[in-house]
Amino acid sequence: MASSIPTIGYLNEQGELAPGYRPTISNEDLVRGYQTMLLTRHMDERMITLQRQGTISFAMSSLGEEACAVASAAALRMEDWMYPQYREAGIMFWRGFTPLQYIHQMFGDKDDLIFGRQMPNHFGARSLNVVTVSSPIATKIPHAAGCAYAMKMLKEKAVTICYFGEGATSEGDFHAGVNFAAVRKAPVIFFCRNNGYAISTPCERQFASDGIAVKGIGYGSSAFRIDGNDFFAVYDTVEQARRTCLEGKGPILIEAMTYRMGAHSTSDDPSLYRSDQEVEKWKKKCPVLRLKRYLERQGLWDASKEEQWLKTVADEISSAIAIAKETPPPPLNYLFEHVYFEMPPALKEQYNELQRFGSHLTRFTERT
Ligand SMILES: Cc1ncc(C[n+]2csc(CCOP(=O)(O)OP(=O)(O)O)c2C)c(N)n1
Ligand SMILES: [Mg+2]
Repeated sequence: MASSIPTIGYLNEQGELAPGYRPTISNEDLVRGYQTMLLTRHMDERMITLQRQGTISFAMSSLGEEACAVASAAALRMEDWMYPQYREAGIMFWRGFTPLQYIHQMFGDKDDLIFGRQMPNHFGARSLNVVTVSSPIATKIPHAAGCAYAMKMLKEKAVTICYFGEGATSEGDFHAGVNFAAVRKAPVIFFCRNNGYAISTPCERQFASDGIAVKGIGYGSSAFRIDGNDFFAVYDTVEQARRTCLEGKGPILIEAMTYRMGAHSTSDDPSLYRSDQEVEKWKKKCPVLRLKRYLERQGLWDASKEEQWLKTVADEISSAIAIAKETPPPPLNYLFEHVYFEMPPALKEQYNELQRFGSHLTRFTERT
């Protein structure tokens, strides 16, 4: 159907800015943003390889969508709360999560901040104001709206951002969350990555509306559609959205147009439901390549810096993998702890039962 909402964009595929556009982000942050996108991409590749080798159980990548996470994180402040889906590894690295912390989470070992209680790619860190990813899609949208409303009541000078895919907008939680936030004018940015697919379901088989932005408008939220592969468009729109939220005029829904270049996860084979030509077309819009071309034109980046950075990243990931391989799993009793203040009787019974098999199960966990 014809699109009525325009797509905001400033950077073309050759890395040139639209005439008259002046970047608002500093050169320093731009270079750091580019480095963070490269780190994310390289990390994803390595984790998929580890899954294929049978070392970890599962992996998901943000290939082709790196600018959505990294540029939005760059536009926010540490005091802003984040509710990621699972393609937002870039926000973690931008906020200072180390490759080693990330890899401990992918392994679910004893040094994983959440002790292996979540699937791989379900990261989070209290110290970074990032709420842990959870698998059920869209459940974080009402939580984020509530978090933002609480911030408003407490008069905090901060906002909440909630990331999700276009598939998540088919869940009731999306509608409840956006409606609540709009009614309460909660300072929340709903950041929707419209990457064309919800696993194998393409957009046209999921909704008949003009994309996602109109769904926000329908609930009385402001909404923008942007080129999600344009670092400048993502940065500027989120930065502006933050200011609008702090003026009490939130929420804002951002529909970032992008494309899931890789498989949904290591359990998926996209060649079964989409063409190579479609993927080729999107390759030209790569957010990493576009920013690299811009930086090179500005003299901020070159081949030797690229080589050096890739080596730094590769070395750091390799040594983190080596450490994670030597790290034991979390203690077995953690299966039962840290959830209830006092263990309920039924759980206690299971716990006691497990103790009888404890040594056997620990060996099993170590092997896998
Ligand atoms: C409530 C719920 N239903 C179904 C699933 C299975 N599932 C996992 S990811 C996914 C697709 C989500 O698509 P989208 O929101 O567009 O995000 P993307 O993977 O494209 O980034 C589905 C259906 C789930 N995790 N939770
Ligand atoms: Mg999607």
